[in-house]
Amino acid sequence: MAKRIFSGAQPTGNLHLGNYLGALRNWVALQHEYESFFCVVDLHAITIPQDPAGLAAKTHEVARLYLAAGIDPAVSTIFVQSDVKEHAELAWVLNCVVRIGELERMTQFKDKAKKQRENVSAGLLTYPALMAADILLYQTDLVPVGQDQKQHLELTRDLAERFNRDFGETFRVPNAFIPKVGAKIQALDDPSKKMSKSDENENGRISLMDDADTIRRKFKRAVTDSGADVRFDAARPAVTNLLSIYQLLTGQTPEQIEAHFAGKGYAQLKGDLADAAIAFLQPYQERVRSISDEELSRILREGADKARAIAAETLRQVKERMGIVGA
Ligand code: AQP
Repeated sequence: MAKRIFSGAQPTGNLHLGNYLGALRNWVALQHEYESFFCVVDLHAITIPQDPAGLAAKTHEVARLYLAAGIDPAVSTIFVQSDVKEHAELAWVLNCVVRIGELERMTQFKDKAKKQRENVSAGLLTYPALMAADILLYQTDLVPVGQDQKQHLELTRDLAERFNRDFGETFRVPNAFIPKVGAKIQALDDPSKKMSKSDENENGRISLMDDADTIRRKFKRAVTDSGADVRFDAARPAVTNLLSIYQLLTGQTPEQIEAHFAGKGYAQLKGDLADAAIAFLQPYQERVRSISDEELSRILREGADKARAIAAETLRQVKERMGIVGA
């Protein structure tokens, strides 16, 4: 069987450069080597409150962003999670395999629960069981994600191994693919936090649909470190973060970049970075706008049909092994 990859993004807001550089660009690169499944994970999105009309619109926008990034529906399967009911059904099964203690240890749960205060849904806690279901349904080999998803991936591996041990060999145990550069793009307003689409401060992220003026303004306001020279330095996380974004957008090596900025200051870095981001994002946004509603619906319908056939077979095996046979 061909090696498979699975990954997804939540339609929880505007996808940003962190999502693109940490995840989407790697999906595009890997899709020709692997049988690929890319999902818009709308059921994950409702683990925190969503405005219904906004969620529906964002679900389609995220699928458009996949296509415009270069995910090719001729070789990759693109679909919306809620169109394949097997995700929710396997998630329930895995909810009965995972331990509460494991879920409570997840740092994403702890961080997001703090923001929700007393309104934390049970779904936010069990989010990793749904993510494990997404991945395991497709007998996935590799999951290209950013650094923030590493802990969830480790739990997915544990659940697959536990199920295989208790009920017989059923799931492939997946590996994470985390890029060396770009796995954790930090927020522009605070380099100790990751760039996040649900952070209330818009200025911390460059959204993939931001216009040129907004991009320039956000980079201009980006926090920098003390010192003046522009070079990669772990002790200066804000400038190193900006340089990493520049490296990924331009494809230049760190040596070339440091030579380019030698003797120049932060203002030049921010200006050049804005130029690079605009040069990348303007044609990207044109591609997003060129995808018609009809084309998008067709791609998502066909993707869901293809995904469902594979997911149904995995779920059938799971239920048979557990003795869930119905009437
Ligand atoms: N800052 C980031 N740097 C690199 N990669 C990132 N990813 C997210 N943030 C960064 C990766 O993007 C993919 C899709 O993310 P997601 O939709 O699952 O959301 P998330 O990981 O919870 O992070 P976000 O985008 O900040 O969303 P919110 O604010 O809603 O939590 C994943 O592969 C992720 O690792």
